[in-house]
Order: sequence, then C-alpha cells, then structure tokens
Amino acid sequence: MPSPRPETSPPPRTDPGVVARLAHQAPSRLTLVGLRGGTFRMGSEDALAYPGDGEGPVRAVHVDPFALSPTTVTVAAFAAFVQETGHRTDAERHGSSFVFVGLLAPEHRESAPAVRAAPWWRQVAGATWWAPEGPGSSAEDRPDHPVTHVSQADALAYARWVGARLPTEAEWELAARGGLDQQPYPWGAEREPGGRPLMNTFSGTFPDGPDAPVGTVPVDAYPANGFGLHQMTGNVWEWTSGAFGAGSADPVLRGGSYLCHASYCRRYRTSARTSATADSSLAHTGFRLAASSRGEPSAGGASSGSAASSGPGAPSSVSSAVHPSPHSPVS
Ligand SMILES: [Ca+2]
Repeated sequence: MPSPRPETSPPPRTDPGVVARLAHQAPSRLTLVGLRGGTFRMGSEDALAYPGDGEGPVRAVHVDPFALSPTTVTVAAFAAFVQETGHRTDAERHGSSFVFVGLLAPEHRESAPAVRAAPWWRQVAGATWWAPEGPGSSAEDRPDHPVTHVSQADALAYARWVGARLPTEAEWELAARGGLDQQPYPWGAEREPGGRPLMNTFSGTFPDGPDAPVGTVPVDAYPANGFGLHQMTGNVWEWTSGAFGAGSADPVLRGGSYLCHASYCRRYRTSARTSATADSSLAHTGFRLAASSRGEPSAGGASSGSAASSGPGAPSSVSSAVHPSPHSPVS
C-alpha cells in the first residue's frame, strides 16, 4: 500500500450540489445483519496464504454476537453524512489521494507522480470521495458504489455519526466466511466456480492489460455469502478496527479489491490482510459498519444522538434496523 503523501495544495472544495444530489439517493435506514458470533477457525495456512502477512497460524477465535452491514457504505450514504456534518476527509485536507493509473485520463497520468514501489498508483491532486479520479471526474454517476478515498479516520467519523463502529478483524473474518470453515472464498474453495466470477477483482493481465472494466461496482453487484453479506472479498478493501501486528500498529484492511490479481496479490480471500496508516486514502478502499448486539454502541446509543435527528437520507438508527439473524457460524 502506498504510504501517506506529502502535502499538496490547494485542497479542493466540495461541490454542495453534487453532495446534495448524492445524499438524496442515500438509503433512509441503516441495515445491519445480526450474527450470532461463536468460535471459528481464523486465519489460514493453506497454499494460497501469505505467511508474511500474518494470515496464520489457524487458531480458534471466539466472537461475541454482533451485527454487520450487508454492504460497504455507498457514495450516496457518505454524501448524506457530509451534507449533515460538513465532514472533510483526510484526502480533501491533504489535497490528494491515490488512484490506479488505469483509471486516469491520459493527461492526469503524465502529471500525477507514481508511487515508487507500486508505479501503477498515482498520487492525484484533487482526488476525493466525490471526484474519485481527480478534477473533472465525479462520483455522481456511481451513488450505489462503495465510497472510496476515505481514511480509517473518515470511516470512524461516519461510524460514530450513525452510532455504529468498524468491525474488529475477527468479526470481519467470521462474517466473510459466511458459515464455512477454512475456505479461501466466502462461497467456498473455488475462485471462479464454473468459470463464473463471484467478486470484483482485476481480470486480464495486471496492470496494463485488463480484459474487463477496472474499478468499483455497485455494492450489491455479486451474490451475497451464506450470511447475506455482499462482496466481503473484492471490490474495495475494508477498514477494520484491528491493528496489523508484527511491529505495526497500523490498522488492518480486509477483503481485497478490484485491483487484486493472482499474478501479484491474491488477497481476495477470507483470511488475507494488509494494512495502511490510519490517514491513508486510496481509490480501492472503503468500509462497512458493525455494531455489538448487546451493550453497544456506547456513544449516544443506537437510537439517540445525531443519527436519529439527521435529515433525509440519514440512517434513522442502528438498533431498530438491526434484526435478529438465524445465521450461526460454524463451531
Ligand atoms: Ca470488499
């Protein structure tokens, strides 16, 4: 993952019209899927795993009951948050964010500096959640795509606003597995059963020869896993509240993205992990929300505070939208 960028300027200003039009399309309620938790086998030591990422060893981990959003937070939902709070993201404050070179118009490819260790990443001045490929681009054509160019700090701010939180790493993995034990994909052992892609990853030759469109897709574009959760792998990396460990306190990201490809980064698996600094913003990183089933969320509770009094498009509450689930993870 690219590291934080030097300061660039000037920071772009959000277009209130764009934000308002996107916010208008936000869901009126926050939906979470209740999960029973339990003990599951976390991590992987199989042939696909990256031991250096700390995927192993496989260990039994207990997770208390919790709830998770079935999709990542959308552009429209994030717009509702910005409209209500005026939140400015880290990318907006820094004045730039990182974008995959293949998504950029030719003139931007020339002007945006490449990341040395990963030259397909370009640091694009003015790339933000509402202008994902920089000036001249707009997220207005993708309200139902995952919001991107959001740091962990931005994700936490959104989560607080709705009275939720980010999932722990163990919660995320239990959820991703969808009730299956020790399978690399949320649906099982095969990456593309019958040759059918079940997640949004890079198809073709990475990075210059894609044979399919590259970039985000709507958050529910592929079938849900056994717990009713969409795209736990692929589409965008997802912030968790966990720390990477092994000497790094940086937050863990899970699930892989539309840039994952078997040739260099097979991190589109249930146990795969990576990290980035908490203020990093990237074109392939978003988040989903979690809440504990009892005793949480603490800040303002589930149905009080700013979330409940928010305007159109804002989630009404967490607890009233959380529904009990018959799902139970493997023992
Ligand atoms: Ca994902």
